Amino acid sequence: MSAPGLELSDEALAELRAALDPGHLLVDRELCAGFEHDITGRFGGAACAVARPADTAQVAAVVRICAKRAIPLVPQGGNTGLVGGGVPRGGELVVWLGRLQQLGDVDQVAAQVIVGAGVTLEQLQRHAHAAGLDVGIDHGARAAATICGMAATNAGGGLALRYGTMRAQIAGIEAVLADGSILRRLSGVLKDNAGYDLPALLIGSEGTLAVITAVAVRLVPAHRHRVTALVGLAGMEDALALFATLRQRVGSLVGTDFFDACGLARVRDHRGLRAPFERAWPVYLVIECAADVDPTEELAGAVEESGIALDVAFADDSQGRAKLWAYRELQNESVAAGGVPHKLDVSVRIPDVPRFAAEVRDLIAAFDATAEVILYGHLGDGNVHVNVLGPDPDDARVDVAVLELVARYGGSISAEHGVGIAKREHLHLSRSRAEIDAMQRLKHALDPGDILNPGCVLPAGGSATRPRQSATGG
Ligand code: 2HG
Ligand code: ZN
Repeated sequence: MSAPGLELSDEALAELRAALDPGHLLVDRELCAGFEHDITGRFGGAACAVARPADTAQVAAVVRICAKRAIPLVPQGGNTGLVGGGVPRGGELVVWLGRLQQLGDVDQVAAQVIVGAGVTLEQLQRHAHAAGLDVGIDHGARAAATICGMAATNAGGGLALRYGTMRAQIAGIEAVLADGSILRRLSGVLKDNAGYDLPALLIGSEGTLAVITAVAVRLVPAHRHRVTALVGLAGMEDALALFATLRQRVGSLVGTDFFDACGLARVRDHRGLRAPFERAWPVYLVIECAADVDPTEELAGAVEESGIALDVAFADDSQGRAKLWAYRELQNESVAAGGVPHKLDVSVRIPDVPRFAAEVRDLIAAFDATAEVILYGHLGDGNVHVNVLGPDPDDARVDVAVLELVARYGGSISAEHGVGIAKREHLHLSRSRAEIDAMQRLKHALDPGDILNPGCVLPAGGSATRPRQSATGG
């Protein structure tokens, strides 16, 4: 039975059923439920149904039906998004892309591979490793996050310092446009300036301009040696100073993530992990190096000579490295175990991170002295994940205060998770009126019926059919 008020007409149901493999249009409330809410518990709503296409042709057929019948749709992959862009708000058709499992042969010469929308990051990493190569992107949600969801949000992660965000990993895209036509640019040709760069436009468009069905991914060399260090530090200023030394001295550096004492306590509590060191320190930096010659000496020498590290542990085997990374990668999950947090993925200039972190803490303490502020992120990208537990998750004042602070720093209110539903009304803090108007005109041109992930990314009121002036310029 469908949710009351959200029923599709019998004709729409019949058309959608005919477009999909038998049993792959879900209308049963219990079956739909697993697709209706995000992992934070903060976003979601009832879907009118869930379509599970098997391939690009079926995605195109579903989109054509939606366009003809004005049915709004939300593309969904691994549902690991954190800004509400991959779940229905109420009444949309969820188009689940998990069955698009194409995993092409690795082109060793070009170092590229074509992958379908539903392939997870972990599957791709295994596939690349088997071919002696690696993926230039990684993050804690690798087991569930899909490559096309990561393309749709221009995901980042810990390796962006070395290899850039998802956009830099992509050599081509296949996508279904709002009228059901298929845009295919998967040749993988790197120098290709024949007209506008449509794949680049679709990356990071969060399902509002097209449904991405496949991606040609660029692969990177699989280095013979990887070393991870966990360093205890007196504060963020020291973390920044250590980062500056590493950047200058350690050519094998691929990532520098940080977390704080609150976050470590939460992870240990949640997973029953032992403390990494005998003493607790205010801030921790996880450093990752990769090279063909063992980088341990280079890294250890730089850490020691910096004179800043209060404690340090190294690991060069995969189990030991995973243990050190666990303290960082389990932050998200451990915070979620403590309640529904205010979660703000932002970035500022790298040298501003310590001052910004301190100001965020002061700002939130002034608002609610009992609030718990957990900061972690990717120091080498200036990317801070501000997590706040305590204040009512629906009290937008916390989010607004943090995002306005980001704007005062000239940073970005959306670093690597996307704008989604969570931040669309704050877009003007990072983008000018001219930019938002141009985005709205693009949306209108490519999706005049506003069926593709409506309400995501762009501020409400300025629907795709009526480009509007945003409230404030930036
Ligand atoms: C991470 O770096 C993810 O762990 C999640 O981007 C960030 O939990 C978050 O706020
Ligand atoms: Zn992150």
